[in-house]
Amino acid sequence: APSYPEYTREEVGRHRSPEERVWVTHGTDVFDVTDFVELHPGGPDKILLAAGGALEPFWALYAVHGEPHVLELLQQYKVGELSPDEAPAAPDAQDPFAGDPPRHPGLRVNSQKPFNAEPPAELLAERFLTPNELFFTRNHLPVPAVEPSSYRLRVDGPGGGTLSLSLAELRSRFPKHEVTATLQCAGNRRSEMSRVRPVKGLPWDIGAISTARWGGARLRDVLLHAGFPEELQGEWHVCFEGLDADPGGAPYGASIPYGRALSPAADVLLAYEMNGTELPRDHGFPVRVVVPGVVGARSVKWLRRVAVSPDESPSHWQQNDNKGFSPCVDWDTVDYRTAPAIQELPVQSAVTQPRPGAAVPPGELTVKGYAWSGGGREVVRVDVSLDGGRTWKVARLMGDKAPPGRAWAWALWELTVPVEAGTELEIVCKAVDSSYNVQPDSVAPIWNLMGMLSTAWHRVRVSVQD
Ligand code: HEM
Ligand SMILES: Nc1nc2c(c(=O)[nH]1)N[C@H]1C(S)=C(S)[C@@H](COP(=O)(O)O)O[C@H]1N2
Ligand SMILES: [Mo]
Repeated sequence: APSYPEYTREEVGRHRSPEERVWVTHGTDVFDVTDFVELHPGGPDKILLAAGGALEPFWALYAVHGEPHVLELLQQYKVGELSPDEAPAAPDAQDPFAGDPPRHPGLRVNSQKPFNAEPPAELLAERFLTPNELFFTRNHLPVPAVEPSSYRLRVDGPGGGTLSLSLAELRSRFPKHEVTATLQCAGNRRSEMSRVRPVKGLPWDIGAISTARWGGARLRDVLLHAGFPEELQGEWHVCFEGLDADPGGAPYGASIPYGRALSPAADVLLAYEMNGTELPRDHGFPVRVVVPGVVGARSVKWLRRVAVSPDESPSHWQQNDNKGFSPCVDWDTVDYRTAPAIQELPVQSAVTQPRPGAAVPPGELTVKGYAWSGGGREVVRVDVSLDGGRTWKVARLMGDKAPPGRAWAWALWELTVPVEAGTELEIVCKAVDSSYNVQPDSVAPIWNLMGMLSTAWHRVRVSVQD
């Protein structure tokens, strides 16, 4: 058998364009597929999305690659093997992010340290569940390194006592509950808002949203076990703290109302599984909160502590972030206390395919996208226009039917329409949820200084080739 040179993932990751060669991995094998890029039946652009990294998360989106002839074809391009597990990065006093996990180079990175990235928009709606490796990542701080055997979740009980749960206890003492839920960051689509006027925050495109099947203990079961009642009189909040802390020692934190935490219909989880595997480090290993229907910021990762309080979490991210303001509020006048913290998100949708500026072939065009609403409100319709909103068609909705009021996951949609050679199209989509909430038609009236809640009709201009 031929023996192959060994490469690290980082070396493979440097080969991402035909000029630098295009390398990919499958299992532990390394392939130089530069010469195949132009021959790919699915098109060169698609292969380049996976360039420098693993094929598996991308192939999970397109079942054709499961056929044996595809692996056979790939085999002829083999140039090496991955070095047996690379030593984990040594802690580095100079760089608090040195211990962050490896990531797929195909993600669209908005900031490297802390790591913030979204899946390529054109793949976002290809499959109902987002592969873990492509799920958007929103980190404020370095990723904590947690030794699972010494992990403890602290739950402050009602009488001043505390409950301390190991990962094994969380798994064994409480029934495992599974929920398919979409997480969306309040900053999703912020870059469209900053085109109207600059805003503060990461320049997310349409990909700060993803969907997974989460498995874990119900938060409700853990709180009842700790001695809390089904209901509390007055205003109470369940506060979460992460193991990630800023240089001053303040942990990432957020809270949700007590009623949501205790409601069996709200499906709030202390999740230890994501799409059937343990949580990846970027998504909160070993335990995170998942609050379906609520802004992603409340789904605290690397959960270390749960406490019940008459006040919302004192965290910066609860108090001074993830809030909406009027377009008239600027950095000189903003008073965070005047705005409630975002919890349930408004209805949202976006076109994932085609992408802005694309030149599409004449004939039939398939437009694809996602739609989702907060609070478990189901998406009941998506309207699509090809002429900037003058005329509309109704898209076909795909997705699992959820119980009433518990539509936690997005709907994917598509519409196939004839398009004429040489024309310009302005594709627009807008969704309607089960409360008949609709999206605003333009960005300017909902502009806000932090670029939150950017839910205007999504517009994509493309041209049809001659
Ligand atoms: C070197 C890596 C790859 C190889 C060897 C490969 C190979 C192939 C082959 C042989 C087909 C035709 C399958 C058939 O019709 O029997 C195909 C189709 C396709 N591939 Fe790939 N592929 C690669 C990477 C990718 C990646 C990374 C993506 C997505 C990001 C992708 C997306 C597609 C799509 C969309 C099709 C067309 C599927 C259809 O017509 O239904 N491929 N690929
Ligand atoms: N501990 C901790 N939890 C966190 C964050 C964080 O930085 N630290 N980011 C929050 C934000 S703003 C979002 S949108 C979601 C993103 O989850 P994901 O990275 O798994 O997509 O996690 C939330 N939970
Ligand atoms: Mo977020």
